Amino acid sequence: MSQYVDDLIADVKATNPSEPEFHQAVSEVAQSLSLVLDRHPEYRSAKILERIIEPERIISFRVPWVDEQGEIHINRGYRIEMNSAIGPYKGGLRFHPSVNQGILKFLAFEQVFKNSLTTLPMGGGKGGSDLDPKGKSDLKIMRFCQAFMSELFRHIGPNTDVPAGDIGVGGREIGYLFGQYKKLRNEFTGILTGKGLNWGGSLIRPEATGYGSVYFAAEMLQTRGETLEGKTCLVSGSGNVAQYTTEKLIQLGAKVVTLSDSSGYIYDEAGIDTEKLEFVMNLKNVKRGRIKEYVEKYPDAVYTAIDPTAEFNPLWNHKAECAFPSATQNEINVKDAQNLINGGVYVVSEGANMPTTMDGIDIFLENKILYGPGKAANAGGVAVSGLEMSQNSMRYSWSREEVDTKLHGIMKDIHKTCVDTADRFGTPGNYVNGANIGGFLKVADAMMDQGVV
Ligand code: NDP
Ligand code: 2IT
Repeated sequence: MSQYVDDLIADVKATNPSEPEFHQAVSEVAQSLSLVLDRHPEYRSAKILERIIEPERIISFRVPWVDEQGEIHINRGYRIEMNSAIGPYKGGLRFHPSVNQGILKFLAFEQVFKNSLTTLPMGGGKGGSDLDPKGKSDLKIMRFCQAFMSELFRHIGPNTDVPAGDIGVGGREIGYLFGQYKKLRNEFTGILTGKGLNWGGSLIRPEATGYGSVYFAAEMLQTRGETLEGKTCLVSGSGNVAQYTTEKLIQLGAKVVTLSDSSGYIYDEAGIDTEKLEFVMNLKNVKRGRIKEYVEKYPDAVYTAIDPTAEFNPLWNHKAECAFPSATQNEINVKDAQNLINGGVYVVSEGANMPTTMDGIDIFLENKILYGPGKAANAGGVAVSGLEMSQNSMRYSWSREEVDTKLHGIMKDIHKTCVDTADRFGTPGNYVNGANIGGFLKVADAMMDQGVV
């Protein structure tokens, strides 16, 4: 690694204390970019990378709200407007007790490169709150969303910043947020994506991240003349991304044997079929229950509690060919990565954002497996968000087939960009370098064109 990159990372750590996930995301990208910065001194003298790692704007605000018992709650809300060189800020909102400024800065930073890879005109942003939505009534969630939007509305707009869902923010939350925005502004506009189908949402948006991650895995396998048919797959999470990853894998003839939530995971050796997946979707999206209940319905499956402080996660310690981490950041550590390799996994497609630690990534790269990093593999979600924005601007809706075809084409293009870029910079097969450099170049060139702003 060059001295320049070493110094830059040291400076990021010194000036952004207590933000380990942000340091991690920047370090990974900066290491890839050292290849570009050596060849392109003009980016270095224009301080492009130094500018990209500094958010254009951080909004942090109080979210006071009153529950149905009259009790007052105070949460913290954020929106990180990271980079607008190639389009309005775009990225999800996360509601989870672990949310803080550092987590959202890592997510917003990743989003800049991911959105650039989609080929659509979207800058990068991310936001959310430390609210814990677990076990809260619909009324509590509605009151919270209304309070959150009562501040956020003044900072966003269809040509400024367009939020969407992420962990803890799905169709229900987007509905409440949209309703409050419309009331405050007296405007019906494409201000959020992931909207309901009869009020401006796009077909395939709920499916897009999971389907996209599977399309990306299929592209990676095709480079070795293989398909997903008959492959055994480990999927983590049981939310939006995990559910539609599983659906597409079933459609393509693969066998999914695991799903999880933050309490534990299920292992179903026979495979999760369409009927079992329907049960999971109802359990998670309607009943808002726990994955443990799967084994009450399907007693041949095994439930194991996950201890987050344990040395490794047993979910990643089963025999399989493919892994689709689709829960959260750093869910695969170095030991998990080694267990995956030992268990026969040679395809990893990241539905979650930054699910693998830096030393875990090194294991994947050393073993030359097909490793698709999140900013490439999970870009299908934001890509269809971009298509939702286009449809809103045209006041028109494309059919399911049209959107799915566009999504599939975008995932193929992202895969090609990764492969071609990795080749061009002398690291064939390295999708990490391919995604980081491929995403960077378009943003960097736009910033060069637009001057020091
Ligand atoms: P959901 O809220 O729908 O589901 C999240 C799932 O991950 C749940 O099963 C949840 O379990 C589990 N999970 C969350 N936090 C943790 C944790 N700390 N440890 C273990 N498990 C956890 O979110 P999504 O499916 O939308 O998001 C999953 C991942 O995909 C995230 O990394 C997100 O950033 C990423 N992503 C999402 C996109 C989208 O379009 N939604 C697009 C691109 C990436 P529990 O219920 O117990 O909390
Ligand atoms: O991480 C992500 O790409 C998302 N949560 C989706 C963002 C979006 O704007 O659809």
